Amino acid sequence: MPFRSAFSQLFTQDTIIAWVVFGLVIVAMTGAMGYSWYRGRKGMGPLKAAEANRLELGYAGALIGMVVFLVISSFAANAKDYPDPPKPAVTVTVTGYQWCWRFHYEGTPVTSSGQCQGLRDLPVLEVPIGQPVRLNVTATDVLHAVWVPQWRFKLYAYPGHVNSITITIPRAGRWIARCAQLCGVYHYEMDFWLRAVPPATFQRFLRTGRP
Ligand SMILES: [Cu+2]
Repeated sequence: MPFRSAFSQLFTQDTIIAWVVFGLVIVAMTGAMGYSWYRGRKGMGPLKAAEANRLELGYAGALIGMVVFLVISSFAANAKDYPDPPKPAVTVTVTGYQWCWRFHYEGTPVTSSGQCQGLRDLPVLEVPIGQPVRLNVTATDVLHAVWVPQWRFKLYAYPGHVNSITITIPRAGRWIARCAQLCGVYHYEMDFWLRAVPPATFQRFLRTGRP
């Protein structure tokens, strides 16, 4: 299964369900308003029925069914996407701090960072194409979270704790990564690039420390 595609499918499925539910709510609301307007015009007064137990039970049942379905499909996607992670070719410690990111490539002297404010010199997390990369995510001050929307992964960065994920980016490219946890005034500028480059380019980066 291609990297993270289980979560793309899940995202599509959940979005469709959300739109269908939204549509049903709008239809029900408009219908109820229209009907009461109609009754008012005809001088029929409000409906006498104080309870509609069958309807409410049906509604609760449908709701429970929906929740069970969503939970099961999320767990299934998780199981599909997290078999035992492959042995990483590279391990990077990703450290979030107010308000930027730092990347240390384990077993090398290379640590890279940048300026998060102003989008001019964003930090770049370099990874080799097609090789498993383990990210050990942590923080120095408050809670942050690494979020790469395009690849559908998000991981909390806790001070004094390490969260790990093994990612394999299948093609060359550059994707925006954001902090997904409100962490202070410049939270909104806490972005970086995830960039996948050919393994040879990546090795050169490790040797020179320069992208
Ligand atoms: Cu943050």
